[in-house]
Amino acid sequence: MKTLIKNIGCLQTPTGSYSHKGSKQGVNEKYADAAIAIEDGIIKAITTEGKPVNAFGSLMPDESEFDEIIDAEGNLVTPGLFDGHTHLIFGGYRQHEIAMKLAGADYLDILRAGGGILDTVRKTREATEDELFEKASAFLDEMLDMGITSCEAKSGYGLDPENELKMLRVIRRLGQEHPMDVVPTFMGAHAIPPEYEGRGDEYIEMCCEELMPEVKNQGLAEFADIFCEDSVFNAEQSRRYLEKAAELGFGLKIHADEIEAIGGSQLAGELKAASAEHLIAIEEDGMDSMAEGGTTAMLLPATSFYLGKTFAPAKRMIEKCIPVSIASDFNPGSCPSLNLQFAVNLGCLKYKMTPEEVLTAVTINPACACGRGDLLGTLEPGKQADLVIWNAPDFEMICYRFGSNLAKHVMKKGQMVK
Ligand code: IZC
Ligand code: ZN
Repeated sequence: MKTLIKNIGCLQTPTGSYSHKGSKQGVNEKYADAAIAIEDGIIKAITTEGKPVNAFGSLMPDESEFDEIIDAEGNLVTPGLFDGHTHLIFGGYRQHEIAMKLAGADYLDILRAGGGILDTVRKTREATEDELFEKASAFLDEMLDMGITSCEAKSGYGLDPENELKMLRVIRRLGQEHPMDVVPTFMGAHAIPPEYEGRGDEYIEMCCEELMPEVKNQGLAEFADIFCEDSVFNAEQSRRYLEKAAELGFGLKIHADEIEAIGGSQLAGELKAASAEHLIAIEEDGMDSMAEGGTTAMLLPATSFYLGKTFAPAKRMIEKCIPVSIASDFNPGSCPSLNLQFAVNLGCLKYKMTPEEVLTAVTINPACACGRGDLLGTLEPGKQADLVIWNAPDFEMICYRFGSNLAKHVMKKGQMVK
């Protein structure tokens, strides 16, 4: 199957298969009057004004050689967006927490009172595998419609072997049956389950000795993640868990410095974690450690918005040569929105990142932090044809118009899905 996308007013993309940091974070190619030739889901050639975009690119074949021709009508085309941090699988919702929030309770107050994550754990344990699959599959449909063509998804609402494995099987099945690429992360250490109340060390021990090896045996996850936070897991427990994960061959992720800086970002850098998540409260030494370890900052601005917190110091991280990614953090507690376009707006308006830095943060950087940089995250010959034709002439428009879905057409693996 050969497809030509022609009449692209502006094709904007980062290039390469590695994480972009420092000044490179803000470098995108912009090709005017561009066309993309695709064969069997892979980009074969890109031209601008009729010429190949690099010395290795081949010339565009004649239009008659294509099975399908798509007219981009002068609009902007970018790589499909990559949401590098979601808690996609969950039972129920937590809209009743709005009343508690309005009465002054904050996120950790609700969790300490046995609600929050633990409320979602109860509902996720009650749900069948099919119910969880159907619900998450509808979320993935919604994401594709918004131009998100790949995502990461975490377990972490089972918190016992039976239910964690159930969640991970749902994630695997989504990856197999849905067009979206879904990267699976084991997050058994998301909270201390009620059966282990007051016994966090024993729960971590069970995760390390029983659950994580079983996840590995069944090949159900590529990454392991832990919530390193005041009143949840401390830095010592996080070290135990992540060192075991590294020994078993998982890539490492850590929810760090979301509310309190208790050593998570330092640990991330020291263990050369693929990414550290949130980082709202990060301090200079945490940033130094991450820069040293090559750890990506997976920033979640819609969570700052929803929790009424400050915004992570993204520009300082770019200055310090930490690769920055922006993700949704879609989850029923601290960010009930999967709208990565809104996170793009916040990246620009609240983090003060340039549109080019933001595009890098929602494409190649999360692709690399999720182990997919070779195939995804840029538009270049040899990469998978995952792209968005926007209802916009340039990416500045996407950073500026908030609240509307500006994805006009979405292509996944060479197939138009919108
Ligand atoms: O369900 O509250 N922060 N984990 C860490 C979450 C938010 C998800 C939740
Ligand atoms: Zn999260």
